[in-house]
Amino acid sequence: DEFTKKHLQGFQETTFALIKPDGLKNMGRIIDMILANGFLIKELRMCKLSLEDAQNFYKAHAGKPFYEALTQFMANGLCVAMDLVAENAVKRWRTLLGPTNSEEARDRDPSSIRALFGTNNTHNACHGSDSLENAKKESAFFFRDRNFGSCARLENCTLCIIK
Ligand code: IDP
Repeated sequence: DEFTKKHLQGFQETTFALIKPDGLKNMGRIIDMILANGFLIKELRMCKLSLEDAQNFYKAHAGKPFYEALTQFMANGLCVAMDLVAENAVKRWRTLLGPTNSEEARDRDPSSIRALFGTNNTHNACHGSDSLENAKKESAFFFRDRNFGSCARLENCTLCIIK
């Protein structure tokens, strides 16, 4: 339809979102919030990060006191990787996430995803890219081995794997 076409034709911005292992049990509710807030899920895959993947993904934090716990946690269960499309997607997804620390989020933004589904400063349910540039890099990292066919019904559509 026109709505979907407009999204996929690049009039909108794409950000990268990740449901972290602690958020997996609330995946349904998180996805409901994503859709209710007007994002289109352009790509989605479940994945299990190796410790090396997790260290790579968070290499900007290497050497920080929480790096070891963070990377172990990220490699310790399934993640759900998504490309989200919307106007101002990067900023809007970060807003919907709320503050990094879930405890602080419950004070400052109780309806945010991290307030509702996270636990603390490390176990905070979801990740969101902080810039368009990082969104591109992070999406490429998670979808690097994708081999999806394009939808015959919609040009450039990668929503399904039907060839
Ligand atoms: P962000 O995820 O809100 O962008 P970053 O500062 O990029 O926050 O940190 C990446 C991740 O590292 C956070 O989502 C959280 O899981 C973890 N983290 C950040 N700061 C701390 C901290 O001070 N203690 C423990 N874990 C932290």
